[in-house]
Amino acid sequence: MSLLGDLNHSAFFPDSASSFSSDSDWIFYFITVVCVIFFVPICIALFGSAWKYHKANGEPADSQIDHNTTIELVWSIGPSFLLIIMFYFGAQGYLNHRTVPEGAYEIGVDAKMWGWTMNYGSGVYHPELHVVVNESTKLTMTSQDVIHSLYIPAFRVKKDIVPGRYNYLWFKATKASEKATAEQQAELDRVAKKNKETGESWSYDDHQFTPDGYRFYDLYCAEYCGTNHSEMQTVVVVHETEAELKAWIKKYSARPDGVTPAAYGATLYERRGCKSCHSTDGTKLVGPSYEGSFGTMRQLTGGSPVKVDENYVRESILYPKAKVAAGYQPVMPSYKGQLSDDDVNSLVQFIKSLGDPSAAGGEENNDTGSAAAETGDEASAAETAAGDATETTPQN
Ligand code: HEC
Ligand SMILES: [Cu+2]
Repeated sequence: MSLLGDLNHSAFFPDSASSFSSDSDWIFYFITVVCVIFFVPICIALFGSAWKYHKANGEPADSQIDHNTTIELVWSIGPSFLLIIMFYFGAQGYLNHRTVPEGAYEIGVDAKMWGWTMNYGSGVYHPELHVVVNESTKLTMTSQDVIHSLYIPAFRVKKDIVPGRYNYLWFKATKASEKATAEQQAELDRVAKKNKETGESWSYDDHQFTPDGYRFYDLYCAEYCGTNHSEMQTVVVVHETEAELKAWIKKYSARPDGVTPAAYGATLYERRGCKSCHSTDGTKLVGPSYEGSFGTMRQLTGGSPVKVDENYVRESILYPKAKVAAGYQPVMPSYKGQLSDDDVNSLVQFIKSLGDPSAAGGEENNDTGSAAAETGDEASAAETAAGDATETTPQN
């Protein structure tokens, strides 16, 4: 631990909540203090000498002062010990960060412009990162587009996520998240219900709790990755026990009984990041708004118009580059293998529910859902074609 007492509540650092925190803070303080100890006397000597030995204008300068072996040895050898100490602790910390312990709990992380999706296995995805206290957790991270960087200040961990390869990071959280009291939870539930009606998303800042009633640590993207980089944030919840984490995961494992596909689609729209590119109120974001789109004709880049029906929506989710809406860049990531059949169907029903009521004519296609999944080859051929087509300027 530290010479400086309790670093957990210092003005310089966020919460200290992982097994890395105290080592990392200690070396940071050490380097800072050493720098100050050298900087201040050097400045005093510098300005003091300049003042003391200055000569009036026109007076000849003294001849060169010869070297002083004792002083030179002291100021070379002395500080090199300090540098060795810094290197030793720095290298030790680095190696600790890079060596993932055996048997760590594994969670997948998928980064894309501009959101996070954690993969808890068995088809459970969620934007929040949930882990267990005092247990090593390993994140296996991928990026779908550009370089992102996962940064959890309270855990003192940060790692770039480079597209086209896996990047790893591990930590052991040491402080479980506080739970909301029954009273607070009732209030959170009330807000969650209201948000559902108004279509607003959860404000972690306002509530300082997750909708499930956990306090959290912040998780940021620390690599400038485009327009909404500053909003590429999520939260980390630390559970008391693995059983509690498993119960939380189970809660999100599938569409709960009694929830309609369209309602569950609305949840997936929020949870799976569609929201960052598609609005439900007609606003044009990175992608087209869902409002009033279902049942209308969609102009494509380099192709004849198609009707926005179940098959088109399904294909757009699984093979987004097969048919690219005119006026948009082909930047939507594929959700193939990431959404179950029921998930895709729920999203289709959700988008349909927002569609143009007068033009809703897709009814007869209702159960052709899996047909689109078989058009894989066709889709990738079309993908190439679409890729070429975007080289030319899109209409509007
Ligand atoms: C990175 C931004 C981005 C994300 C995230 C994203 N999309 Fe898209 N989406 C787009 C863009 C851009 C287009 C238009 C270009 C195209 O057709 O590929 C599009 C097109 C679509 C279309 C066709 C819409 C139309 O009217 O032509 C559908 C349907 C769709 N997305 C559904 C989804 C769903 C469902 C999700 C979440 C599971 C999602 N998208 C996530 C960017 C995104
Ligand atoms: Cu990013």
